[in-house]
Amino acid sequence: MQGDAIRAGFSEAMSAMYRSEVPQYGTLLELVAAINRRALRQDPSLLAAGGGAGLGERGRLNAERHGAIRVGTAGELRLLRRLFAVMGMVPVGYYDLSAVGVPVHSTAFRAIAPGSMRRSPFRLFTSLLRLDLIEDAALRAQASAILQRRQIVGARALALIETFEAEGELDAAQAQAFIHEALHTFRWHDEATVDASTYASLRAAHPLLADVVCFKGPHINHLTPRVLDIDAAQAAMQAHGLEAKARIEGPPRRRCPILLRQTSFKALSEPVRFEGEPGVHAARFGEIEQRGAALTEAGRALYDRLLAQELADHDAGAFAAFPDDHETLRRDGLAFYRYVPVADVPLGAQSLEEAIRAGSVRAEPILYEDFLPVSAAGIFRSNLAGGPGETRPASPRRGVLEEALGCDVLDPFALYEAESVSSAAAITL
Ligand code: OOG
Ligand code: NI
Repeated sequence: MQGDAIRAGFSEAMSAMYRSEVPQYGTLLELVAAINRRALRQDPSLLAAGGGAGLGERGRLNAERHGAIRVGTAGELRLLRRLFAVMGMVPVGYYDLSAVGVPVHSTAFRAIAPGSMRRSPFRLFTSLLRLDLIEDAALRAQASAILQRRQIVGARALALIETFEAEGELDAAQAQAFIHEALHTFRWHDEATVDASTYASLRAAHPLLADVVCFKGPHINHLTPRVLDIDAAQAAMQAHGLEAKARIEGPPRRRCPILLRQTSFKALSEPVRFEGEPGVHAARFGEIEQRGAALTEAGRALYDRLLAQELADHDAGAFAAFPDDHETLRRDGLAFYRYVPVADVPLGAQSLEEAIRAGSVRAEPILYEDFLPVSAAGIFRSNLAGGPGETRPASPRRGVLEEALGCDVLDPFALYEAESVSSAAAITL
């Protein structure tokens, strides 16, 4: 079975599991489906053009989601890289959360082959704990000793990963078994692996430290459906009694959506047991997102500058300086586009631009498939009740994450650029 099909099956199974474990997620899915139906009724072109997605994207909308997990050691991350490879997912992007006082660095596992995001757009935001950012040396040693004792991937899942590595694929029965077994890794465990006082001391150092260290595995902490109108979704969340974050992360509402806008509801306090003793732990929450066009490095630099300005000056108008029509975004090299032939190119057309002007080639924005570190920090923070909100000097350690993975993380800009360039090259003038 192909990676795309395994990924689609896994994403469905993960969604069903999370829905049964966290009923609020089911509410969120219903709300998002209703808003998407309404948005498409009002503006059927939303997914065809200008909505940040190209043709044929409508089919993926209802299946679209990302999840997030956090692991404790390099060995765990390496194992997960092998597990996700079975589903055709590789690490893309490096996200440094150290600057906002969250002791992790992250990447996102996703598909990169042409057309494969369309077949299954499932992604996983994956964070690795950075014990080097925990000041107390005794606590660091204790945390790492606890982590050494657990095995997050079961023996049968591991055997199937090895089969995949040896054979290059799994047959249908093996793929089904793999989906079933792999799912166990991301389950919720209401039995902690430590006593209440160990949990309390880890939590006092950082809530995230307790979440990563004290349980049997990297429970999925949220699954995020994609919505076409996040402002409507935010209001609907509040109307349904879901405690939505006050602020939508990312750029403001625009005519031409760019990058990613996200909002979430707070993590639930759930009953757990610490060596038999009852307690609570908050980790799982809900999130929704709206996606728009992928920006070039120049576009992203402008976005980052305006975002900093907005945050520093509380100036909601800062983003007015970001062009909001596709013609300008493309001409100024701020966003990525793919080129689609729609009619015969007129005889004598000398360039792609001429063909576009003649209406025989259409430029479609390429959808942003990745994440934003500032938004991720906002999401982390709003879910770490009592977690420090301070900022620190950034201390990215990309090499450390890559060493743990056993491979480089891919550069998202290069992936969008390649898609744009190859679509242009396929047009015969
Ligand atoms: C991940 C938070 C970041 C996003 O969508 O940016 C994230 C986490 O809480 O583990 O999911
Ligand atoms: Ni998320």
